[in-house]
Amino acid sequence: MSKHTSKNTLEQIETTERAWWKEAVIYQIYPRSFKDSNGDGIGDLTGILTKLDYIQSLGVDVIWLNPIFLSPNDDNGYDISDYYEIMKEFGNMEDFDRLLHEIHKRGLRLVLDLVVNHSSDEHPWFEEARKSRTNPYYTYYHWWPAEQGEPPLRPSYFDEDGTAWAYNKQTDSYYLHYFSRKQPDLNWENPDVRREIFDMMKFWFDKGIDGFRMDSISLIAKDVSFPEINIKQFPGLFEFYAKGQHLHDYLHEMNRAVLSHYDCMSVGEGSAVPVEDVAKFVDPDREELNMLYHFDAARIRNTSLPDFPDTGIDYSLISLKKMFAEWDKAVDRGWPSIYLGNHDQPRMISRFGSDDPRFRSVSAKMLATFLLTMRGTPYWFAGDEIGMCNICFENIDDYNDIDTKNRYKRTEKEGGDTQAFLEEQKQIGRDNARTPFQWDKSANAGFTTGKPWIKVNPDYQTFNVTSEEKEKDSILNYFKKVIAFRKENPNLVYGTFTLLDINNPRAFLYLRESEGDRFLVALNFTPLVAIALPGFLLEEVEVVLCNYKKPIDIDVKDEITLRPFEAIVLKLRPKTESYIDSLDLLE
Ligand code: TEU
Ligand code: CA
Repeated sequence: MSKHTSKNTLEQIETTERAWWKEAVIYQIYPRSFKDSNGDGIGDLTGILTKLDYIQSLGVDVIWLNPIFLSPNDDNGYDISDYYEIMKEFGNMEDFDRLLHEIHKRGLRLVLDLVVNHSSDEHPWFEEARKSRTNPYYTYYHWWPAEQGEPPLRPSYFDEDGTAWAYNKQTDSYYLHYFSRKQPDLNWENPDVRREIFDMMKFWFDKGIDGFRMDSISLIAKDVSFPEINIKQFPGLFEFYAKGQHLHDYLHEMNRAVLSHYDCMSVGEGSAVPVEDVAKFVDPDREELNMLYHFDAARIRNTSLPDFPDTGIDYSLISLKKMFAEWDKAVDRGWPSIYLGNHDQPRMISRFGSDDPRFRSVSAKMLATFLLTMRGTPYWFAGDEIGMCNICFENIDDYNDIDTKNRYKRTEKEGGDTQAFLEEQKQIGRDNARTPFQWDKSANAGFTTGKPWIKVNPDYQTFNVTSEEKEKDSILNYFKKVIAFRKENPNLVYGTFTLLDINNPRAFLYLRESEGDRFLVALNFTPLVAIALPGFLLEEVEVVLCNYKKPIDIDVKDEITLRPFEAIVLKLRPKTESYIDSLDLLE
């Protein structure tokens, strides 16, 4: 349980406690796939501009754009060759300025992606660096001189041979790349590199942007003596990457040099960060970042799939609930971020809800209820509000993603089962989340008049904005309703979070409490009926949200019956001061 106290109205909440980024809903856009304005099949900044009214109509507050900077697109913009230029396919600086202006005009804010663990190998810094060991830019990157023999084991996330070292002939040394060979890691140990990055951040803040999502930020610091990784301590190897000795010195330095001078938000991508380390990033006293997001929901879902077909039970849900409660507690002094999917993960409905036509819509609404009633800033991935699901490509040629393609090559090289690999990618492949946004029933879902850079999901005839705007009970309209509800109830932002009925393998049940209101959220994560047990008698309740047409009859009861993927939010009017004091809670 969080010790975070809160009040009922915004006025009562201490001004020191309040922050616009805590009250905001973040809407993440993958620009390549959102809206194409010129028919080249690639989404662009002007495309986003033409859809700002739609975004505003949702009730979201902040737009986060995946990288929009100049890039040869080895990894769709996560390989930047000029941090001060806009990616050619997306437009130019004028388009950007116009977009930012129009965003602010609507009272929305803009967060950009900061990709500084690595640059592109086509960045002028690297083009210089790779020329000779005496080049002034050589020390902007990490190298292992060939005369010292084979470099120590460093795994790569993307490399088709699995190694994070690539040989460069001109310097007779290997450069380090945690991601693809075209993404050499920047040397943060070099103060000149840090200065360049901080200057670049100021450039964008001075233009007026409202924050950064920081890519792979947990991986930036390296032990440049490059010791052998202790496999006992770091069996997954990658966990070692998020333990760089000076990591928190650099983040503190960035905060003092840049972030603290602006009214901005910062959220780090916590690759390989375990729950016990999160406070180091987000404890306000440490002056580093505002928020950090983690990968534990994805990890749990992938390692222990639900047992629906056999038992109708989802035991992984218990781990999932405990994990969310644990992270909530771990960031008690900071601020949590809540999400279930993004451009690196499959569609959240496919992963946590159900693609089955009987349950797709109701599970999408249930997940929306979850994300918008948890404690923490919700990160909403564009398309989830209309129920977009995995496309599940059959063929490797349908994929664009370097992650999928290189893993496929590696499986082939190692004589592995490529068919099994493709089956797995249908469930977890990143391109599932990158198919074009579905605007209407016209060709290519109204995304482009040309040939889309990646296939459109054929289900767009049913799941698209135009149809759902008209349909009263659509996922889209439900999403808007829950956002509005969150806005009306600051308790849902600042109230405490308490997990109930922890070992229930079908229902996710929790309280959001402040001095006045108490909300009980009951969610069924399975396609079967679930009985949720709050542990106290439900008296004088009001159903304030429900994803079914008619809420079930909840009178004086001590249990809540939930239909498949049902979501119910109850407002409790307790007779006694606090129910929870008398409850047997987590600890
Ligand atoms: O992802 C970093 C990361 O932690 C990877 O493990 C990522 O989750 C990958 O999808 C695993 O399959 C960030 C970006 O979000 C991602 O899109 C980039 O490809 C990557 O960094 C490199 O910049
Ligand atoms: Ca375009």
